[in-house]
Amino acid sequence: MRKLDLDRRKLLARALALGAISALPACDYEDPAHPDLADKFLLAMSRWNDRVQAALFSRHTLAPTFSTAQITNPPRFNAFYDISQAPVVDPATYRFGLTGQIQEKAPWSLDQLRALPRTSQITRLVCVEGWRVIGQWSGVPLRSFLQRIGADTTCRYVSFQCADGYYSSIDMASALHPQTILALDFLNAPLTPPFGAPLRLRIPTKLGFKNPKSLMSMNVGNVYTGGYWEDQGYNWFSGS
Ligand SMILES: Nc1nc2c(c(=O)[nH]1)N[C@H]1C(S)=C(S)[C@@H](COP(=O)(O)O)O[C@H]1N2
Ligand SMILES: [Mo]
Repeated sequence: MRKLDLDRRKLLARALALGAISALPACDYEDPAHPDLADKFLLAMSRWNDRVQAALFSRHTLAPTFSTAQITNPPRFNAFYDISQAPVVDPATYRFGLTGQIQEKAPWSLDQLRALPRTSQITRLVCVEGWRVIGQWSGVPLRSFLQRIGADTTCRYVSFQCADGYYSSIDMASALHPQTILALDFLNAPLTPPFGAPLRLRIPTKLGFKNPKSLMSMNVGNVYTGGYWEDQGYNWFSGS
């Protein structure tokens, strides 16, 4: 067999493995503390998939944008619990905490965040459950916020912790992408509690679960911190 054929075969095997892991339902995933060989194999493939997606990712490639008429109204809620359980954060006492490789770590109030230059986007949020919505979010570009606080943008990860215990993390290139924002508003009004009040990450180049809501703090660093769904087998990079 020629070497090229062998490489093609390997690629095919990998593509099949990637298909397999993307089809894993979160609830059927086994105890992550005791992965069997197949799980280890799939996890290794998913890590390989992260690297391929990171290599293909370009800060110049924008996620599609839409017109006002295409906005999904009412929006669709999703979380790992029912909408009635969504956390309610007091906007008056709210502080967005900062940790890790950041020069200015003072926490931010909502008034301070709202005083920063903002951008707006009409983009699509795609959930792995098989639905998508189009919404209008506005807020502070994460890129300019990271620069403002003196974050070390040579670090690998930006991680987020939420009021409901949810957490997620993204690669620095995605954090610096022009469409990645710390969203404050939906349809030009402050975010409401079930949809991420008072502050959420809106990153249209990634799947819905990489858009943590009700952010309490952010860390910049080189230690992989995973995420709520990521730790249960969902692919970490999850570009959309
Ligand atoms: N804090 C928090 N953020 C979260 C989640 C969650 O359970 N808690 N679910 C994620 C998932 S799976 C999706 S699809 C989107 C849904 O966002 P929406 O409710 O605005 O549609 O939020 C993401 N961010
Ligand atoms: Mo989701």
